[in-house]
Amino acid sequence: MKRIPEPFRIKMVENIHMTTREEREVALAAAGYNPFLLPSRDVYIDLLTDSGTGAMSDHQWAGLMMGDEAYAGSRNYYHLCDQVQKLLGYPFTIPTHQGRGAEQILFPCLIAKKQKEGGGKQPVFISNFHFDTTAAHVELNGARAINVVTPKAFDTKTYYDWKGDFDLDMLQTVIHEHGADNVVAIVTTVTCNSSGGQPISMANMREVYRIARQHNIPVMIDSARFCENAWFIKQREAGYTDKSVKEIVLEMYQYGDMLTMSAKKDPMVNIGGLCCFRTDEDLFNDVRIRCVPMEGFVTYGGLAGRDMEAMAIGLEEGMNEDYLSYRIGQVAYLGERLMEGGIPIQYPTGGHAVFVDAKLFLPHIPADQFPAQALNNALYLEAGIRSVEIGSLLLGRDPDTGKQKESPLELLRLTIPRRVYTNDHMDYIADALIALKSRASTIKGYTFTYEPPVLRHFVARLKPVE
Ligand code: PM9
Repeated sequence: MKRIPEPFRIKMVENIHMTTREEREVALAAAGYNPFLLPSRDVYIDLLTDSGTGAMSDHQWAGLMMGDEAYAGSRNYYHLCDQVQKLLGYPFTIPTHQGRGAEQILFPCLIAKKQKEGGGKQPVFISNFHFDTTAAHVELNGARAINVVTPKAFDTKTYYDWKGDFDLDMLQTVIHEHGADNVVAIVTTVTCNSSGGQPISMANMREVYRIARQHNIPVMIDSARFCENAWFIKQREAGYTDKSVKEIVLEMYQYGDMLTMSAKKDPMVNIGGLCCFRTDEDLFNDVRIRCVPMEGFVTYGGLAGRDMEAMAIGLEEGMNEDYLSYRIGQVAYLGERLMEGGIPIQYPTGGHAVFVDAKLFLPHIPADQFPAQALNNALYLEAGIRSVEIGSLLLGRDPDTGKQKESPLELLRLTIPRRVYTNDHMDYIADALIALKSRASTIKGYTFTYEPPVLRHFVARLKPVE
């Protein structure tokens, strides 16, 4: 891929400051060895997430000034609906405060619809990989979340273009095992965050949709990183090189019936989400009704008018091809530096992050002592860099048996905020991890001092294993 430099100039900066190792040791202990609980002032480079952490453009900031803060019928809502129709092809739009806001109003309605049709007695959702809040909303509504991503995703060392693809045989098997009547929805996550921000091919999306149609199962596209997915399709899939990202996005959304979106990612807003429908106006109306008590009136869904305006603009900016080339090139640059330094990563790098294979980096730490969390803490102590564990700690326990779910991967996600850090920062991150490698065998695992019942990684407290 030809890399282009930043297609923007920097107009405003936010100062960050380095702490001493002693200060970081005190801060991390006070945070219960869980970087989620660190105040951001104690962090030098923050790679916890790409969610809501991007830098908005001058156009988006100007859009904020055009906020129409009417309770009902804000002009920014209509602009947002027009943009969704134009860019994604869906005529029915509900704004929400973020992605999980969309999940919380949609999932109960989807289950109720299935049950009204006579199914859904033992409801399941099937996805290439449910994101953690998505799985949590499935489980909070009494359903099961089943992942059927290609097993190639779990072989981090071997290159494969489409580590976000569904394993289509596994998909069919799970539908037959549970009965199509019990499958409330298939969730196509673009890109597949949990396998490494890895793309799903258009061919796979098309086939998933065909299988779903065959069984009368609706498809929901979990859309947080739809632009990055489209960029990979343009780079890698036969027949798409000469298509624009905009054309590719429009086709992607033909292989879904509805979408949820955390707009805090590709559309680069600090807050915002969407829940939209392609044809099912009845379902749209049911979800709208639920939106009112949960998120806010149907024309603002928990957002200020100004936030909807920034989102309407960001939806289109996120598809800019010069920007996407720079964006995905920056993530690839960090990946290349790490690989040159002998750090095991999910290969190839994905759209929004580099995922370090902590199982390979720290083979002496067993899964129940959370190797990726151990690496996360070591990297913070080394260089003030905060990242995030995507492994056993995040995956949690089986809601039926209470047993730790078996995580196929133990990953440390170095998540790159959009338009925020430079490649000098990438070099600093790579140097810090490479320095840690020589001392890897001295890094210790962790155990709980407090384990929350759901989404435990957010507020868990830990201590090092002696
Ligand atoms: N993703 C992430 O860091 C933010 C929360 S965890 C620090 O990756 C997908 C694929 C996501 C996602 C959030 C959500 C939920 C849904 N689907 O955070 O509620 O990656 O806007 O979106 C995070 P919200």
